[in-house]
Parts: sequence; structure tokens; C-alpha cells
Amino acid sequence: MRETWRWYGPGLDPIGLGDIAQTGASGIVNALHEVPYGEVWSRTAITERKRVIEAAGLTWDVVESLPVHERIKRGDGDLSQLFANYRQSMANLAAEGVTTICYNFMPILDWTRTDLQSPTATGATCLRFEAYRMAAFEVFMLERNGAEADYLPQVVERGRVWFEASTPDDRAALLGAIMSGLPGAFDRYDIDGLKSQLALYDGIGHDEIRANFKRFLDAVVPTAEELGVKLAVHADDPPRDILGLPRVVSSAQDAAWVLGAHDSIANGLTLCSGSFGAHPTNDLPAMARRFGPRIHFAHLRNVAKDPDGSFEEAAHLDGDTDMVDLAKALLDEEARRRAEGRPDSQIPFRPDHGHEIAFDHDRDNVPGYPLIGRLRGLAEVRGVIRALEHAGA
Ligand code: DNO
Repeated sequence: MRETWRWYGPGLDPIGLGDIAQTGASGIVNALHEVPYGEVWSRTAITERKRVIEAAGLTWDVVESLPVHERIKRGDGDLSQLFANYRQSMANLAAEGVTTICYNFMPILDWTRTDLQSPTATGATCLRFEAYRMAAFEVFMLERNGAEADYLPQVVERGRVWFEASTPDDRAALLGAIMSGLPGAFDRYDIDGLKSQLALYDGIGHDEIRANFKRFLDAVVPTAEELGVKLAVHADDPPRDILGLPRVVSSAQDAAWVLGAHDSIANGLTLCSGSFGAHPTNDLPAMARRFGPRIHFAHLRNVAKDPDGSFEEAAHLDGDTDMVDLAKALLDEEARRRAEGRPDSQIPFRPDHGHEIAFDHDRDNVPGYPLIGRLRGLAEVRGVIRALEHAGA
């Protein structure tokens, strides 16, 4: 497997390429976060980014993400220009040899947590999704109609108690945590801003968003095929509807739907073990075996789930997913590809997220993306992979 590392780019990531090179990872996962959603990624900007990455002795292996514009997700109006722009960005990337492209189809929000620095038993901190806090946000701060029905009654009650005791600072911190998943230069919303974004999704349920997703795939997959681009949809995080928004990439069945919507190698999956792993019925090693040939990219991390829907990011080898078995499944897939003579026999993976450990606490990290915590994850997963390779040799 090819070791990669997510870098947010010049000016956005406090961790430099020189530090990343020292982790031993050889590939970079990058995006032009400064380009507004829906606009073309110019060839010049891509060439320049590639030059910067290569100057550090690294390679730009994966794009994460080439964002899908909200209007595409909503199926709003004439989308031909947005589709054309997406195709043009893919073509510009492919012309520079960057052909693995991760994206997601989550409405409005990307990953969502309620605590960005939740203490773990060791004194490190992790990202956590606490069901009662999310309920407090949705039911009492946002006052969203119908939100109560999405949570267990005792979770709503705990949310009410939290809300009633909360200070304006507590509420601002919760809103800030929930907005932190929006990458790069994307707008963060306040309560009113979020309400107006949510209103744009009125009347859009799972069927509608699936139809819009299919329309997007129809518009871009044939071009991706011609370009040799491999699109890799990322799972919903958390893998459930949130804020009443329909999400359709949460379960193994959902992944099968996406891959079946266009039966092409160009239409593939980012196997994010943390996002899919927060779903009660997803079995990650089984998913890796089932979808193997269409997995173009893997995010390896772990979660520990609670019965009320809460979860936190566990250390990479702890938590609910058997990381050793998952790595084994991915290595088996690589062996299968080698036997088949597939040129993309090596699957890029990155240690996804990490605890904040030691000096990480003093740095201004992108939430979830500290240096030492991710290095711990990378080193552990690297050890598992080496051991499995050795045993299989
Ligand atoms: C979180 C990431 C996601 C991911 C996007 C892909 O840390 O895994 O933000 O990059 O959802 O489009």
C-alpha cells in the first residue's frame, strides 16, 4: 500500500512538506482549497501545486476533495456549466498526472463532531461526536422541526439539561465544532445562515438526492473514464442523516448503490474506515473484500461507538474495527490486482485523523490533523502492513 499524508496546502496547513517527508510517507493528498466550489481548477494552479510538492521530494497522489457544488447536490436549475467545470478540472488534473479524485455527496456539511478536543484516558485528545450535544444543537439551538424524533428520548432530555445550563460561550463552542468540518476557505455558518441553507433542502429526501447523485455521475463518469481518472466517493461522516439532511453514502448498501449507479472502474470508493465504521452495521474488512476492485483510496482510522449514537475517534489500532483484518483485506486486493496486471495495484492510504498528543496541543492544528497523532497512526498501520507482508511472503 502506498503511504500518503493529507496536506492542506501553502498558508492553510501549519505542517510543512519538510515535516511530512520526515514521517516516511511518500505521497501527498491535497486540494486547491482556495478555489471556490464549482470553479475550474486551472492547469496553471495545478502545475504550481505539483511543483511545490515535488520540490519537497514528494508526489501528489490523490485529490481530496474536488468538491461537488451544492446546486448539483440539490439538483438546482441548469447544471450544465457546473458539470462542464467539474469535467474541466478533472481534465486539468489528469493532464498533470493526478488521476485519483476523492469527493463526497454530503449536503451542506462535511464531517461533523461536537467536541474537537475530547480527553482520552492517556491525556491525549480526540474528536468526538456526542449524541446529546448534537441533539441540544438541533432541537434547542437550531429549533429544527422534527429534530427530536431523530434522537432517543433520553438523549434529547440530556441535551435539554445541557442547553439550559449552557453559557453563550458553550453554545458558540458547539456551533464552532459543528462547523469545523467544512474544509479550506468554505464559509462557516451562524445559526441563521445554517437555517437558510437548510431551507434550500426542503422537499429533498433520499430519493431526490440519489437522483441528483446519479445525474452527477452520468455527467462526469464517462469523461473520467476517457481521462483515466478514478473518482472515489467518500462516506458520510457521521454515517447517518444529520440536521434533517438526507445522506446516501452511509452503509454498505449505499456504497453498493453508488458503485452500481455507473458500473465503471472510474466510479469508485474511498474506503474511509472511520466514517463507515461509525455505522452500527458496517463491517469494514467485509466491505473491503466486497468492494475491493473499486477501492481507489483508503482512509485508515478507528472509532469506538456508544449505544446512543455517540462515538469517538479511537487510536488507529483500537476501537471497533479490526484494523489488522482490514489491512489484510486491502493487501489481498492488491495481490489480486497484481495477478490481474492492473496498473493501479497499489492502493494509496492515509492515516486519517489522529489524537492530539504532546506538542500537538501547543500547535494550531487543522482539527483532526495534528502531526504527532497522525504519525502515531501511520507508524502503527505501517507496522501492521509490514508484519502482514512478511507473514505472507
Ligand atoms: C475529514 C475528511 C473529509 C473528507 C471529505 C472528502 O477529515 O475525511 O473531510 O476529506 O469528506 O470529500
